[in-house]
Amino acid sequence: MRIDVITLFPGMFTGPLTESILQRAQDANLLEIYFHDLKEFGLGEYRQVDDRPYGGGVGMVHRVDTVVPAIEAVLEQGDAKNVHSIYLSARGDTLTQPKVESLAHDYDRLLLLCGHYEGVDQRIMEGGWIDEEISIGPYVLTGGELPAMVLIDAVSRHIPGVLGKDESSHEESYSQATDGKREYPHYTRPEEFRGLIVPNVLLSGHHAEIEKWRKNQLS
Ligand code: 4FV
Repeated sequence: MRIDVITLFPGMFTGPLTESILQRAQDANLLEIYFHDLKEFGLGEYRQVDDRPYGGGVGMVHRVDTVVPAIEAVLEQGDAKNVHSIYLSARGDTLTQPKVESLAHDYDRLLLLCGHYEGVDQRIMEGGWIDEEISIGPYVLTGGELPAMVLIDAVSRHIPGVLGKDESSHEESYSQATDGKREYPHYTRPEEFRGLIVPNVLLSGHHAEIEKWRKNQLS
């Protein structure tokens, strides 16, 4: 999968996307991530990317005539077949596991737009340059970068080959296997820790009983 990120702060992504599973996925070319600095599409000597909101009010808004050229420039790079463009915003539909799984399975390429300030000019959605707005939760952040990292992490887990054999995305919280419920609790050695013991059924080796216990633990 190819993911393009349009942001004013490409540096924010170093770290979360350059360690562990996500770095391994990029090394294995299962995942390609490209960052595009919105400042490069700024207007004038000061590369202006935002302006005061029409109708007044506090804060600034991303200008449509900086974001659209950025989106078009990104779509000119690489194979633009089957790209899905997402604006991470507090106004978006909240991200869910089924949405994560469909983004991973239905598209070869994602374009993520990260906003700051009060957000972006609505004509970017009205003009069809963005396919959908997604929120990671009902709270307001300083920018769309952290939500973009959350989405990239969640989606990448469903790219075939990204999770090793002992890292399964099969039986986990909110997945089909758990009927969208939270998964059962996990235990490992030691069997007893400061008086806290592992549920006996899990030590029984009785797989049917363990299966039944785990089903009852779904919440
Ligand atoms: C957000 C969220 C979010 C709103 C104004 C960035 C901020 C600023 N994005 N899920 N919650 N975005 O709060 O995705 O532009």
